[in-house]
Amino acid sequence: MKTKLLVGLVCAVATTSSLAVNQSPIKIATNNWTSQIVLSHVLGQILTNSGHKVEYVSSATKSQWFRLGSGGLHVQTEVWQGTMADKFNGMVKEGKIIDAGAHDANTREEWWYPEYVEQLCPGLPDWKALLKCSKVFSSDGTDKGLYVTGPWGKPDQTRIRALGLNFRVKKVKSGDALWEELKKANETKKPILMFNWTPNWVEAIYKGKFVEFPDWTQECVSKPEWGLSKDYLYDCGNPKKGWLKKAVWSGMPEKWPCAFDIVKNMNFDNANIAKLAAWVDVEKMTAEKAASKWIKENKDKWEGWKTANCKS
Ligand code: TMO
Repeated sequence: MKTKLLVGLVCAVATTSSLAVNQSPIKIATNNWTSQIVLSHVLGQILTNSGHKVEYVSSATKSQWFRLGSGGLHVQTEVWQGTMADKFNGMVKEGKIIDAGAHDANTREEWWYPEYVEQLCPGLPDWKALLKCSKVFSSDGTDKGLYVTGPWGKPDQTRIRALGLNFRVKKVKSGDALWEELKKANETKKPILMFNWTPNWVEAIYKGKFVEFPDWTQECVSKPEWGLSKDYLYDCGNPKKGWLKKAVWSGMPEKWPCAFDIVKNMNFDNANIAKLAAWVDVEKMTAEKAASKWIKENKDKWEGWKTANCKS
């Protein structure tokens, strides 16, 4: 009796597509800002639904590159041009990771301030206004302004030096820590200059603007002699219409062909990314819950991301 049941069970499993799928877990990197975490869970739930095993591995963006290159991590759902293009392009060129395509979303990552700051520093959002009013952003009684950013590795010190700004940089640990600083400043309308990006939930809650630095060009970040400073790189802003890409470990197409196709086809626009981030940061859903809600409401979309490689 028992044996028969077992045989039946094995046959049932054998007829589903999952048997063809390599069952070692696909390790999805989760970083320290909300939309990336939710998108990772959306992908994870789709991969699980198509017969894969999935693990979420928390990783800082800085340390993820080596792990993605060596197969310790397999997927990154959000690579942002403004903060990660150099590392990403280098590793793609070396063949260590694969460029799995861009989302439709256009991105921008830049110095930003809430709207009430503008009257305290006339001339904003033009960056030159900051040459005169660093003191407005001081937190220690000196003329030196404070710029608050996260752990995503922009060469802000170099930019400050290149543009002759009188600012120092404070790095906090995560997106959440950054929003805590914003909330505190906003309560008393204290001037704050901080890193922000779009798409993000913040734009729906806090009015504000990005600082307009000299336009980003490839020369600005590769030729010191380009631009205002003849000695330093980064005398420009970040790209205003940056890309948002997916990256995978170079061994992924062979090991999990269906999952690789799903990652390639996975595609989010600005509105959906901002919405998913808001579900978590404004409506206080967990990332898992926000992802499963999106999955339920967008079946048509993600079913289309599966390919012939996903059917046995
Ligand atoms: C990578 N980030 C969206 C935090 O700028």
